Amino acid sequence: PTAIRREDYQAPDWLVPEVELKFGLDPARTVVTARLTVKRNGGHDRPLELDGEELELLSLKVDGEKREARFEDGRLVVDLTGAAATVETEVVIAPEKNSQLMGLYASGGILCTQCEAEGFRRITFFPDRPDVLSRYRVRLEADKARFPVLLANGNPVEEGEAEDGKHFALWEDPFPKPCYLFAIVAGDLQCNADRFTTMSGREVELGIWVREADLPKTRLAMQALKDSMAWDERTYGREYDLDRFNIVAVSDFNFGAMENKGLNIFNTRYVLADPETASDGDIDAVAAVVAHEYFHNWSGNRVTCRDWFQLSLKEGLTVFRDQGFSEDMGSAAVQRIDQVRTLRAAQFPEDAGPLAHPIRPDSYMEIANFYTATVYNKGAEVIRMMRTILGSEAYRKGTDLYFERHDGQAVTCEDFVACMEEASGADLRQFRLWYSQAGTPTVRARLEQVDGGATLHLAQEVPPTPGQPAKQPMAIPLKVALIGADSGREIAGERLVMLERAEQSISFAGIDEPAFLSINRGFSAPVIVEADRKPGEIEALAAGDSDSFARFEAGQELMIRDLLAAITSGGPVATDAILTAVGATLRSQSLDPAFKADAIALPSESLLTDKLDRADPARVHAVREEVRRAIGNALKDDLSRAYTQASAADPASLSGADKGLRRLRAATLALLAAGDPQFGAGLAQRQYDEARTMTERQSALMVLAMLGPDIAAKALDDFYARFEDDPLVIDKWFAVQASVPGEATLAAVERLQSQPAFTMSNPNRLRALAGSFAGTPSAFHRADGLGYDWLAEVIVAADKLNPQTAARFVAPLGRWRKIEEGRAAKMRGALQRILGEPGLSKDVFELASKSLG
Ligand code: HT7
Ligand code: ZN
Repeated sequence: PTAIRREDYQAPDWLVPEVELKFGLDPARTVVTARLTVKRNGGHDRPLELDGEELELLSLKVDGEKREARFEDGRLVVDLTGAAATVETEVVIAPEKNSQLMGLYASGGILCTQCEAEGFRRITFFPDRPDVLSRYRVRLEADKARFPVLLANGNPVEEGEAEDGKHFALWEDPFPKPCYLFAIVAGDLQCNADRFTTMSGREVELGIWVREADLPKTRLAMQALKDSMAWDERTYGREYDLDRFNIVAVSDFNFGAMENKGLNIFNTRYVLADPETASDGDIDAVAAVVAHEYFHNWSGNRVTCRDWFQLSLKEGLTVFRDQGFSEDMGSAAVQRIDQVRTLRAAQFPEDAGPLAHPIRPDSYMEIANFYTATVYNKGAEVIRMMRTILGSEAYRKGTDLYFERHDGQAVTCEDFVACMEEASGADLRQFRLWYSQAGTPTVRARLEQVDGGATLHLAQEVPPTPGQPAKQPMAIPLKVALIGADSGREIAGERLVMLERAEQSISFAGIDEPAFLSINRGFSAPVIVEADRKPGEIEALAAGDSDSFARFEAGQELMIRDLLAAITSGGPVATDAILTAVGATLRSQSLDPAFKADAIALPSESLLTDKLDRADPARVHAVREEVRRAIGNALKDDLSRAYTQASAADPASLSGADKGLRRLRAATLALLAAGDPQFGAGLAQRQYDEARTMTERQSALMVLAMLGPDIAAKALDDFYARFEDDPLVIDKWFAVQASVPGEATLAAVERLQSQPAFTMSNPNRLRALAGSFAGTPSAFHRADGLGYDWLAEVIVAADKLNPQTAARFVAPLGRWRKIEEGRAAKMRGALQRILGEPGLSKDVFELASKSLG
């Protein structure tokens, strides 16, 4: 496979202003008739080239005349002489055989589509690129009994009966859109219907379409949708634009959801939720994904991407918008901690590994591989930094200008930044490096104090990444404050420091007491801070930094310091500072429970591994467990008290306060069980038996599973029997067992793989098993390398069905540079075996070859 390069972009030779599509829907044999009005774009004499994949062409006509088809490099080439033409094709596709879940496919009796990024070419011949925008008119015809509901983008215009028990529906979307936003659905679906009145007084019909039995589980998603619509009006001045907004849930889906214009299609996982079957985390994710897809209506649909290198233009901005929504709907401080946790768990390793790429990549083999934490989450951090630098008001002026100027266009990241500059007057020339340079910058910080003043010495370094050996200094916005070592108060209030050079010093006047440094408050920049700390400084900040995020960070820094010292020295952990910090957090009268839960959680094994040079995963696990045990033992009374208090959470309530209590209850239960397994087993079993919510049930089940298969057996059996008919809950049953730390998990995973309920063709189920296993370091990194072999086999088998989903499991094998050489060699061996497979997809090939490189 060859690489596609950003610098090779060329405007399309032909535009397609109008598209008429007719679908004769049948799972085995669907006939798609397309009538494209094409217009020559510019003065050239090149033919029209149409992408197509796995299409059986029945006929081709140009301006009503039959034509012989000519193919070059897999594309249908149509010679045209004039400035415009009508091109008609008729093709056959087989949705029920489509296991890739791209294009038109069948999921549990529902026919649905997924076109982003390049799925439309699997439906009909078309210039499948985001800068070709068309108006669509779509006629769907299908058997009425099997497919009573027929949906497409836009507004419904006509419906009626057809021959042989069939019926039809005609839909029109007045907004020109790229083909990746095209969608249709046909199935036996029921609707949770509601309405929303927009700020200008227009009535919008809302529908969430699911299988009848799932209707009661759509209430939370509907509320999230209405909240999102109101929030986008309030916060960004953006109003919805069609008469209808439909969401459909399907159980086979490669990703979370898809923002098709007026017809979002969701993985059931991000629609169906109630407190008995979904945890608080799942419920929050439903709201965030509903919001994310809805927000795309402006950031993505009305203003779209010129080419796929600009993906972060819509994804980074939309993640930032959904983060803002979640912050406003819940606790902003806790949300920020969660966002940074996600970034560190998913994006920092990407930036530090063989697959590192800038948020606007320069080349790709398979674009589906670039729906990454870098493009999404680091992309969102880049937008957040711009807001921090410009201020909220100028940022809003910038987005207003962007949406107004580029409405109906396919644009670039550069166009977005230019709007920000123009609206604010700021100079973002250096800031643009965040779009082009990969790698997480490290900022070294040292606070020097001499009579009456303080100087903050900063230095930055951006590490080399594949294809980018040398880097320029970035523009890094750091929120900084100084905290009095004696008073504990802010003696220099928070200020924004712009670090723009490799080294820079900043002075603070009037500092007449010893000061501690609170830096990168609120995580104002996605960087790694390495600060020279004075004795007692980090402990003091963990106990009382006035910025709650910085306080959380200080606690983490303290834990990381002591854990890493023990891991590298080979000796026992000095737990005193950790025990003092965790004890104080548990006993605090002022901290809220959700924050407490975050603050007492130890940094993950993956995060510790990332900070080490060639780690031994078994040693990392052993040391972390030693500390969990020490906390559980030494702080048993504090933990028990907190656990009991947290048990007062109202199971019927989804308020931030009750969710926070449940979070603290789960965190304290896990530590109590680590300290005293017998006591913990009893407590967890009781919590499981008395659980009224999935949050309580799932956290108890996880603790039992960690205590051993015999202890967990009864609850696991009960869980399966209780939720047998609920696939999303059975995913949890798989995930819990595949997430148990330790080398014995592989055997359990192999047993689970041969369970009748396991299937590789459902991405959620595969992720529940393989994703959970590969995400559990002490299980995956067995010294004998069998964990790697198992994953490699899964990747190869899954690749034959669904390359996009298979490719998602390659990255864990690519982290070999972080792991001690014995295991690392086995990881490389597994990658080599994957690459030796004949007929590998370009999705898996790209990631496996880059991972070895
Ligand atoms: N924009 C959507 C991306 C997406 C996707 C990408 C590749 C393969 C399948 C996919 N399904 C959805 C999701 C989003 O960011 O909202
Ligand atoms: Zn998105």
